Amino acid sequence: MSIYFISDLHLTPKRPATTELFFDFLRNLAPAADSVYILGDLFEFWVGDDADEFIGQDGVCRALRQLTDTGVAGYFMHGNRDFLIGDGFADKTGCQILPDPTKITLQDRNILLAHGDSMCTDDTAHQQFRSVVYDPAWQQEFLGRSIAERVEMALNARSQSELHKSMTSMEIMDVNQNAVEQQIKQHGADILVHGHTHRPGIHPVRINGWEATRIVLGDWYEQSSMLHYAQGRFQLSANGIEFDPVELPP
Ligand code: LP5
Ligand code: MN
Repeated sequence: MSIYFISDLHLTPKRPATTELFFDFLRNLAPAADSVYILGDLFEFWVGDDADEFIGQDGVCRALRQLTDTGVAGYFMHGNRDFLIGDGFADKTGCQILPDPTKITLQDRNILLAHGDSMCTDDTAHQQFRSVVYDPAWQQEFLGRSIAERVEMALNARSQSELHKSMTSMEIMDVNQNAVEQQIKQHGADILVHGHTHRPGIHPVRINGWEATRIVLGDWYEQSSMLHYAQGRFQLSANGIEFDPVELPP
């Protein structure tokens, strides 16, 4: 079993080098895998499945379809940039959309997958944003607007987000340890894999004698980042660093 987990590519025509890194990944590494999990923020922003061409991402959708057509299972989980990805994207790319969080099982061990931002509970402005824009009624209203208007609103939200981040401490914007522990306990997870914070790393989590591991994926701004699973072992690479492998408990 060979699986890749990636997130936070933030693909945009403004950073063509990152799109090339993704195409390299899809051409060279992904075809030999059984499955690829994209854990959110594949795109810089997404304003509806009818707008992929308008935002210059139809080529990425076709590249994903080429991969899934070869029999590699593609999975996509929403990030806070591309929570509007829907069935149109799934049909176009052949990727299955997963809820956040999703539990998978490898060698009888529970692996919990999440984008990560739902555990950033200290960032109340972000949680407020989520509670508005993840509401189906809000999404339906938004998707009823013209593509140009949606893009304008997305760019405006992006500017507000950059402003918010410039005034907020890194600690507040990281995951909250209680939220992490609560998720691990609730799902009986041995491994929690998430992205979003762009702080790749491997963190032991000990809860009343239970030993779990939190693996944080890296972004793709400068280099490709990924977590590879094979034969009971997870290998994280991010920002050119190969982390020590994490073994699944026997
Ligand atoms: O994304 P990033 O890394 O910059 O920061 C995130 C949090 N910000 C967000 C906002 C997204 O970046 C916006 C992307 C929009 C995609 C297109 C969707 C359709 C358009 C929606 C139009 C409203 O998620 C940021 C966190 C940071 O991670 C670290 O965890 O701090 O949180 C914020 O910035 C909170 C702000 O309050 C967000 C303000 C956004 C603007 C709100 C506009 C009005 C929304 C309600 C509309 C009725
Ligand atoms: Mn994110």
